[in-house]
Amino acid sequence: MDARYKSREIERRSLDVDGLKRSFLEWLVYSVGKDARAATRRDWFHTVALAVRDRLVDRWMDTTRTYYQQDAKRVYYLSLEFLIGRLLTNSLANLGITDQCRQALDRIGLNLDDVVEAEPDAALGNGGLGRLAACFLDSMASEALPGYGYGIRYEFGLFEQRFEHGWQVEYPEQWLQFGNPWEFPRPEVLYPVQFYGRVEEFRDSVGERAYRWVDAERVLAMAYDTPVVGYGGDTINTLRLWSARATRDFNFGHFNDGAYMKAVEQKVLTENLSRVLYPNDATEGGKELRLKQEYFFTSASLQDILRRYLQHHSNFDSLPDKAAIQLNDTHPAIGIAELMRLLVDQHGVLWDKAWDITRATFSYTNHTLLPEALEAWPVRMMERVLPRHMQIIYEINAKFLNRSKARAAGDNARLSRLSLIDERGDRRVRMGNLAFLGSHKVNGVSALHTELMKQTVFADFHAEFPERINNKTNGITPRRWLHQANQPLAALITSRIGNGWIKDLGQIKALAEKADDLVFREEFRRAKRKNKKRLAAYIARQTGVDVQVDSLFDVQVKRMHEYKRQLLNILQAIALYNEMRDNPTVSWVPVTKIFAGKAAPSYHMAKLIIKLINDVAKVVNHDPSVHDNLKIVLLPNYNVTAAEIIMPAADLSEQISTAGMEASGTGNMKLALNGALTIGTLDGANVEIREHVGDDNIFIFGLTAEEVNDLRASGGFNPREVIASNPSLKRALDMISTGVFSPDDPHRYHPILQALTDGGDHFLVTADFAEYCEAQQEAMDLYRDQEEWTRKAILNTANMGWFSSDRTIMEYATEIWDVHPVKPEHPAETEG
Ligand code: CJB
Repeated sequence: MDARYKSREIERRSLDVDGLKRSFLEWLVYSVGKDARAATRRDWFHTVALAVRDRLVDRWMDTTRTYYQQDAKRVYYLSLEFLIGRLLTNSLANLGITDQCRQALDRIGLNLDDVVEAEPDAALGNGGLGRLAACFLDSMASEALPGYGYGIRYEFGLFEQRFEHGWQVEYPEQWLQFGNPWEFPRPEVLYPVQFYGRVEEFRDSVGERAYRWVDAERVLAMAYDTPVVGYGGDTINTLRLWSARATRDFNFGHFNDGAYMKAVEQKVLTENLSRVLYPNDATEGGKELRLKQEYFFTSASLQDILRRYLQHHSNFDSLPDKAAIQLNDTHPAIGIAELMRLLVDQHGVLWDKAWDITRATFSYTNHTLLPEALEAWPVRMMERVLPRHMQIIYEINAKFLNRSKARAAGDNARLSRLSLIDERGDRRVRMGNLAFLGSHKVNGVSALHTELMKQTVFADFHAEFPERINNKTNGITPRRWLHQANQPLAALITSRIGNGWIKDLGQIKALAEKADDLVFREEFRRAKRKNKKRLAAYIARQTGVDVQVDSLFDVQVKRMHEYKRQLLNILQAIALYNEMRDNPTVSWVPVTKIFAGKAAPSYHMAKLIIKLINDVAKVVNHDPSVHDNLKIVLLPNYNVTAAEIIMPAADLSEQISTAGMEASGTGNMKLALNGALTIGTLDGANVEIREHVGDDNIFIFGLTAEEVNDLRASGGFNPREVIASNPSLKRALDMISTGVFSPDDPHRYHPILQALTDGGDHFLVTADFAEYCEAQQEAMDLYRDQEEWTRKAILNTANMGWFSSDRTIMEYATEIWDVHPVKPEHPAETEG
């Protein structure tokens, strides 16, 4: 081999400062095509990303090859969303070369932190569900599990949120505008995906009735692969995202007719399939394009999974021993009908056998009980878009209903609830029922949510299949959410207990005994203060508001949703504001209320709540009579990168959903791990957080899920009475209704007031208000005693080990997937 080439080969792998520096300079010129004097920050980001990417490719290939050679059982995580965020810091940290990279850049006169800022967020998700998928990718790679993510390579990720006159305005998020250095396009990995057309019946070679899907429109799915670096860099898995491409023959037809422009138009329309992420969180859109997106990525993924399987096998008998497919919510649930179609129609497998294989291969995670989020596609749309799948669904349904216990008992009401088809009104396919029936395991995402699944949406299915529902409480990756995002605290922890916690978060428990150590508490506070300073600077940059670093940072960051009750929080802020103005001589604990979160563009109530927070903030922040004791900020464009700044800096974590409505929450875990105390209802994973951190170290208030249920069922709840009997609530609402916060439009908030009164206050904001205010008071009182507060904060961090997504993923691996760790073989490194 040419000596220069050979030396470059070695260079590509070198992890020391000199090697990195030489790579950077070479990449800048030969790949980015810039001279060091002309290079922008973005050029340097691309340079560094490409050089870092070099250092993981060998191990990535080793990982893939090892899985292939061992014919290991793989798990395929099918998700319409992967909310990844930035990858540079993550790759550096997981490869263990952050310091070397920092020094190498330093020698070129650059700062790593600046370079990192040039990376756009990969915002291919809405919120919790998408971020969970990203944490799971990290954990699968870190646990050496052969795991693949499959999804869509949206050209436009989640919209960028800006505030104009306090209102949310959405702008397109063009994350791919300047190219994506992390992805490898695979133009040769292409699968056809069909839509529309009709089904033809025919007799197969042995005279059996068979079906084929004809006259359909065809789109191609093209793969883009992104390496997923596990902690330590040993295992590097793959995230494969599909992009829509028009087929060539499709275009040529028009071209020959001379209708060139029409052909091009068609091509653009076809490729719209992977253009944009639907911005609805926990509400189904019901739009045909969404159904097509779901089928598009699911079909391509299944074809890819079968191709990989067939490299080692000649029939499908052992598919369930080699592939576990996890459905992240019902979005990919059409995959159940698609696998049946591929097995029966394309590979000639008999129906019953195909059904056994399908059920043994799939499992399904439910992420919400909200009725508006349960996908149900109109039968008429499904018949048109996916005619063969509709037939298959009917067939699955008929066979199931025929055999069900409900039928045996003659219970028709139950039978119709079990049906895959909702026959009320315009007929719909219930995707949750399909996912349940086609899976061997169905899980909820917190203990409470799983119980409620058994009692509510899936009560009938649970009676039919009592073994199927199981719980897998969510988790978060400690790499991104503590090691990378909170360096001051991570360094402090490592200085005391070593760095084993990064990989095995249970070890963090050893900090508990340090809670009584005065010196440690001082250092813990110092780390928190550093993070708060960073957040204060960020707030000033983003909103122009100056906040006191030593005030209580009270944080509610999550999607804007009525059930999450940002409204409860802002009402309490108004009440506190009034108290401060009424009692100017009291020495108040200074409070900074920090909100962030996007609303779905069509969710008017959530957008109105955003405007209310901004309006209240404007009045409060400019009122000299509260002496800076209260500040309210709503940070724009909440995303993973913003979360990385906010989570480490929080003192108080707001987890105040109406009990029974938040399936789990994961922000609650990030905040507690970073030493925030939770103020929350007994909802989702808050229940388990309380069990772990201890009742004394969390502020729990409000109705329980059971009480909420009873109150709603009794029909006796009267919000007007509650308001009338609570002067501080009444005053806050009166201020809103008389235009104190909206003098330009005093009636602006009528819909909110209406919902809280005549509307019956479905989310029970008024019902929980008094107890919430008491819990807030308790938090403020405790905050005066900084030693005691810090002690509890340390106990929160120390007791959050169980909430690592490594624990969650290993539970999935052993209890659902039967997938085992596989250590990659690295021949290149042992060859010498
Ligand atoms: N969730 O983010 C979403 N989108 C949905 O459409 C449905 C649920 C959230 O999933 C998270 C991960 O399981 C949960 O922690 C959260 O409670 C839930 O709202």
